[in-house]
Amino acid sequence: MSTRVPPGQRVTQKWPVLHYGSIPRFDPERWDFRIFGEVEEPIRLTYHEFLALPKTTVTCDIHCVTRWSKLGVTFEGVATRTVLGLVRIKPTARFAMVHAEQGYETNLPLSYLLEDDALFAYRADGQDLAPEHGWPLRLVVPRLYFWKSAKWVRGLELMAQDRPGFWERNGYHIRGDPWQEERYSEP
Ligand SMILES: Nc1nc2c(c(=O)[nH]1)N[C@H]1C(S)=C(S)[C@@H](COP(=O)(O)O)O[C@H]1N2
Ligand SMILES: [Mo]
Repeated sequence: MSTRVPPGQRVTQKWPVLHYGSIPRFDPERWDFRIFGEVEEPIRLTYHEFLALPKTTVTCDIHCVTRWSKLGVTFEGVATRTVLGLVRIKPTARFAMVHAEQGYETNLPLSYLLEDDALFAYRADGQDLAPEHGWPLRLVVPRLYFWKSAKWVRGLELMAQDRPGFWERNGYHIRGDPWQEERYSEP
């Protein structure tokens, strides 16, 4: 038994592409990143401001709820902790809704975004992220199934109470921990 691959997963060398809808166009002049909700002051960053934030590199495994895992992907970008360090989080904030292009959203406990392995990535394995994998920016949360890692991410909403995102409203688990096999919600 491998201790690296969560239960019910198969390792793939390829990197499958999975999303709902189409690949959005990217306009660097209009792109922004917002943090709002349970913060003292909401903020808005331009693309250039985001790129100027201190960088980090994380090598991690990714686990899709459709049962493929890809091991050892090296992402470069900005730690979610660094980005959240730009705001004063209200003590009431316990969850986050991740907002992406075209209304895609996914929810998770705020604590996962304060771990040091979560990042907003713009490069993977030494190359710019491909548009189909979320360029110019995607979230990567290695501790949760990959549907929580929103591609084409545009902002974070901090919340006092949890609320289901897109896949979570459509039968996926509210949390999605691969080690607990939290794939789908009970009917
Ligand atoms: N914006 C957006 N992000 C998304 C999705 C989506 O439909 N829209 N799908 C999620 C799902 S279900 C998975 S498995 C991963 C797939 O990422 P990949 O295509 O880079 O492998 O993206 C996640 N992020
Ligand atoms: Mo997925």
